[in-house]
Amino acid sequence: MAGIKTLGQFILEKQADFPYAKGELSRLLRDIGIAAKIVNREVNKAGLVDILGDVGSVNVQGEEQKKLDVFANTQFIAALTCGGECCIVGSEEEDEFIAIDSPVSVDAKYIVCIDPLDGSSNIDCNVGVGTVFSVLRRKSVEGKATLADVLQRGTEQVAAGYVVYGSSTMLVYTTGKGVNGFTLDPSIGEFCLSHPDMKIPANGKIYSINEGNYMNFPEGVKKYLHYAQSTDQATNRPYTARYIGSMVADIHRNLIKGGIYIYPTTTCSQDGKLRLMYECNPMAFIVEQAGGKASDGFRRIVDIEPKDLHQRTSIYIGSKEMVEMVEGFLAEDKAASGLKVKVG
Ligand code: P6P
Repeated sequence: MAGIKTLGQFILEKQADFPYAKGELSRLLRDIGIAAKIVNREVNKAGLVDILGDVGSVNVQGEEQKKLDVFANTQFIAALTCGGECCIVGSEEEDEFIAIDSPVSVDAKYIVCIDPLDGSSNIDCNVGVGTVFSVLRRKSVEGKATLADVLQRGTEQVAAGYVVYGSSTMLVYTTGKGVNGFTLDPSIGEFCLSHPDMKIPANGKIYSINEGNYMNFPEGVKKYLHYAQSTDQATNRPYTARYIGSMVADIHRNLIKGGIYIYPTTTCSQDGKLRLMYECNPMAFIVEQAGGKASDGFRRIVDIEPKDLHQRTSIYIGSKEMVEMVEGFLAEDKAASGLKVKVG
């Protein structure tokens, strides 16, 4: 074990950074890591067992639930229930939040918002998928935690992370003191520190967006894409398009190589497609901690005041200079459309 630092060892070591920590958050992160290993086992053998395909039900998002969606959801809720540190789970797969009511969770003070398996439409064709989680501390001090405890801005997150089930399985998380990545070593069944203190390059040449929606994009996004696709050696253009339909995998690649992931509003998704509480907020916390930027085109994602557990938002996330570039085009477009209204 010389030189190997497991997730559990790392969490305990970093617990010392929080003088008042009593180990609850450490145990919560451990519980999430356990569920991630169980989900990984099923994702990795999908195709060999009857875990592919649709369940035949639709979730609150109106999306076909895959067997693995339901399996992952069940595993994370079970792990958080047994762990005793979580009082509420808000899941993409559950219409309402789940109040954890178990003898071991009586004093639980953490809330976990989670997308148990993001990008699950890719599972049946063996493309990378992911889990995203956000950890909040309940604000109420007595009685049962309520939705008001869940609907907190992203700036209130105490931890956030994702698991990417790809060519290898990685867990990446932050507690507000930097970002660290752990790769699962199946031979010992442990996540081992492989990417300490992750930082996203300030600039990059990868952009991730579903250009099939081009005709419905805001003008500022169209102008940014024209900029990205124009030739200019001094600024490394044209950029490269990389989009695999799994936000976690796209953002993870961009975190390592530099790049931007964009899911803007479109006529079909007037508020954007990605969910604020369990996709955008956690990814924004991680990317900002790694030195990047995450906005809805005009304001920080983590400043958005949530009104609903399944609220959606547009998202522009990744290398700081790339996000600022597209925000510039959006601001120009907004000013121009404002002028049109005035002149009109
Ligand atoms: P589209 C997966 O459903 C997801 O939430 C993200 O992981 C992914 O980037 C996006 O939606 C794909 O959506 O509309 O491009 O198929």
